[in-house]
Amino acid sequence: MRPSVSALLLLATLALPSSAVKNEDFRKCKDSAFCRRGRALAQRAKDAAPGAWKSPYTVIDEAVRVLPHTSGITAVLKNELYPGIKFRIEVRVHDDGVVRVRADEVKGLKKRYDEAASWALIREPVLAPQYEVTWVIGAWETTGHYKGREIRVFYKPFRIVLFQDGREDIVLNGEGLFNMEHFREKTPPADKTEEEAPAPEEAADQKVIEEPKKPVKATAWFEGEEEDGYWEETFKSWTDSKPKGPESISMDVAFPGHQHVYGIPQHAAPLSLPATTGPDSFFDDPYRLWNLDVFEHEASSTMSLYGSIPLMHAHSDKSTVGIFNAVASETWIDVSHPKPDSTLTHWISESGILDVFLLPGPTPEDIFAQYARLTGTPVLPPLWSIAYHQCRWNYISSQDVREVQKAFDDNEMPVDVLWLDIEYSEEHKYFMWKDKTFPDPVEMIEDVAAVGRKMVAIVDPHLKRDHTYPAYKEAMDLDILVKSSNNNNYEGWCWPGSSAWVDFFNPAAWTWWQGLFSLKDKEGVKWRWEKSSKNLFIWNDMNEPSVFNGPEITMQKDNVHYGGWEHRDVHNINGMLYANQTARALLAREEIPKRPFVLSRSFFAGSQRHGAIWTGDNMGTWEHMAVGLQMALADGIAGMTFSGADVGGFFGNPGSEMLTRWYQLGVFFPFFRAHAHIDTKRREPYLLEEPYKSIVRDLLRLRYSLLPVWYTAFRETSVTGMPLLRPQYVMFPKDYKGFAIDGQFYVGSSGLLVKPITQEGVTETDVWLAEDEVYYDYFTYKTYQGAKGGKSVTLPTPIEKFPVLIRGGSILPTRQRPRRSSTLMKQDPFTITIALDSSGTASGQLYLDDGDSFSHEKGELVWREFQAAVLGKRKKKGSLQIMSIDLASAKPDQAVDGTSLSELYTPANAFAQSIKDVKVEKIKVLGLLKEPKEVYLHNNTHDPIQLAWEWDNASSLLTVKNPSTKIVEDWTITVKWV
Ligand code: NBV
Repeated sequence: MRPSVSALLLLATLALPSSAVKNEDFRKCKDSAFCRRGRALAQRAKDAAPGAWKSPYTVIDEAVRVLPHTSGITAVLKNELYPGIKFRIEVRVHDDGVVRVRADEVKGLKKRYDEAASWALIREPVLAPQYEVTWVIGAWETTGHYKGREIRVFYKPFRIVLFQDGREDIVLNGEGLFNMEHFREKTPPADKTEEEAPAPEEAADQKVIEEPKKPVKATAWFEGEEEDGYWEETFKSWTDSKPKGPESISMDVAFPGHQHVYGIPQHAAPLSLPATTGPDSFFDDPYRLWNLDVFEHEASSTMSLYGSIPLMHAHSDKSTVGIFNAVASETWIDVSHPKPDSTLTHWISESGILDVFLLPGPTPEDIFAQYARLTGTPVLPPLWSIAYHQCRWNYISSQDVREVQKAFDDNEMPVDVLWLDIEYSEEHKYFMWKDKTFPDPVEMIEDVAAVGRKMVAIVDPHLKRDHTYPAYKEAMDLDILVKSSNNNNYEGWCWPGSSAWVDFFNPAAWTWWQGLFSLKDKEGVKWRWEKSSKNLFIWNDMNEPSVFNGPEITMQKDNVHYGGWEHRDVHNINGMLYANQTARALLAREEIPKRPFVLSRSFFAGSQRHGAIWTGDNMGTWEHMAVGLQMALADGIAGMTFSGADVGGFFGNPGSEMLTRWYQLGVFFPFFRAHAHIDTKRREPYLLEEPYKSIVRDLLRLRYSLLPVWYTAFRETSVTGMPLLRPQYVMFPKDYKGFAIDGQFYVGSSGLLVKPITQEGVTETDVWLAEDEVYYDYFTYKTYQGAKGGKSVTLPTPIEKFPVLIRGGSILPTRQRPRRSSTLMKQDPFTITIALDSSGTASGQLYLDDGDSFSHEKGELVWREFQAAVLGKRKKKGSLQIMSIDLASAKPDQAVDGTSLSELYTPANAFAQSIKDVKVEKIKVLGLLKEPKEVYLHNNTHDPIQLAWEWDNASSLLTVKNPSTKIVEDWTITVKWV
């Protein structure tokens, strides 16, 4: 009997991977009135006759003024539809070429939120000096000329264009979609000014006069016929009272000639953001930025997730440019391609002033530096925090914790950090241990710390509304809780039941919060986390904030924060502030401060200054594994490079193959943590059966052996803002074939190229080599040759393998002795692997410091460069020279903020002294064509010494064993063929 069509359909549905996200709980653009209005405006523009649509915003030419420092101008903008309403705009040029555009309503009926930038920016940007910008104020436009660039402000209609090399690189309001809804009275007086306002004839003919169904406003061609959701809005059972009425801002930003845009995390989406409107749209809804806790989110969606960074890169083989929109309210971004090689974006935000930064690039490095100068570089974290973390919801008792630690040791698997989720706390009252299961928390932490490990415990932002809970009681007495629209303390529902939330926008909350974490009694501190330790660090979850009974699982937008600002204005900053204050609290714990570690789920522009994030509650599926990498890449583009996904997937029970592949990916996440939901089976790596267990053990060891490479990369990003995981377009900005690649990446400047396997049963995979260079397999030393214009090479990927290649020209410092934790590796010797490029040269760096204090800021560090070069012909004659030089002396460290180490650093600093006996135990050279005849060591202390070596013909690998060199010393090794 043949199965019926309906039975087949049913079967097909059952076979599909099921996603349990409740889409209906979360707004689409059509459910957010201001987004609807913004998109409808764009649609009217699109439907207008060619050339008929004109922005009603114009600059009043006689009001253009050069700012006193001449690096900026102010102007007055008006919307011709509302002649009485004026906006003050300011265009400022920064000393690094960034252009900031701000606009706010002049004498508006209410005030717009103007503090998003002050939370995001690390400091007030330095303006370009007077002599560098020449402003020419003309009749139709004002142009600022600076450093070969032009910033042009056109008056009628209002439009701003950044020109570079005679090319339009960024255009604001080129499509006429800019709209800053002015504050208005709820019931406008009968003689509304808008009735008198002139409408462009063409557009009015088109949209208004033709078939008027009902009386329409003269602004209808632009604003739409109805006041859609201006004064109140209901989503599901929640009504937003909107006390200030409409104040949204929409703006089109075009990147002519740039086909690819990246960034604006966090979305489960490809790195090169697919279009959301137009003929090639892949998604239907705009990318949304509104921090949310989305249960079982999809692996491909524009839905908002836990964090928001309104930074976008636009890229072509000619330039990389960017835009940073300092806005914290709900924001939607449409992406389209009006022409195949151009990108148009449309940003729609609910509230706040207009405060955007145009980043001129023109290289990816420039963009990272420009953004880092604005919002700060990523933190240099404690060394242990970049090793392996083992987490689970939950290790249920101190006994459990000890057993897990023992199992790692018994199975010879390294781990640095053991985590505690919410079940450590009594009734989810954070800072209070469940005495029954955690009777000896401090002893437990110290047991873990005995081999240099640390613990992390979760502290969520909701406080149980229980008067006997000191944290709640004190916060209430201090009046530092978030308020509802009726000005009472807000009450919502979370883990502990009825809960309240501390308002971290209130400075009074900061000192109080610090007090909770202090390790000793302190003046002014009534109650603190007594049973804590300096070895306990913090995980801030649920800080979007997540409110179980709130709209979209968060707070009501009309809740009120310090200063009277509505939650709608500040929502996306909330999580960052919370984690920031926790990091400060940890910093204040000890007299000689140690580097704090805080993992935050929610984030905003600037979060990179405070700690790590992870991508939230992913699923144990292949799709989620793949998108986890794309998300980590996007986080890195936006500064939040200390990021990773839950290894194994939070939900579900991954099989051994998937878990093994997940570890292969996790080993190359900057933040490497396995985690699992409370309903999942235990899946600590030692529980795997063979061969998976041994494969994962090797992977953990791989991470530990590469810690010097990672730490050097973290130090670089903390100085330059360059991401830890570098996608192809960042590495090879001219190689257009690589612009959409997001399944492979390079680790910092190390030269490691990695392609994790994120599909089941894959036995081989292609890797894109963008250059005519040799690449070496990290494990087997087999070589792969790229080609000019790029070339795809195929690598075998049985379960124990995935492509990890060393780019020719790189030198990698590693530590190959397996240990239980990173702290135990401090005196371990180094192996230096030299991968020669096609011309016989290579270089690489090593950065070391004590890994957990701030003494590196006083020059206590080791920063070396290894250089190798073949002199003469390496085939028959000549020699290879390998040198270790003191980079800290040779090249005083120039951070993006201009700080220098040159006056602080001495080669004999205390840290260098503490590792003065650490040896180089092996030097491996890849890429030689012939076995050498002699190998010599020269250093400053003795005559040349002849060294022993081994030659492996099959892989052309030269290994110099025990070369009698120290890692902190200068030395030269000469390899000779004659
Ligand atoms: O605290 C419990 C979990 C945590 O394990 C997870 O990592 C967070 O993302 N938390 C969310 C709350 C509940 C999730 C269903």
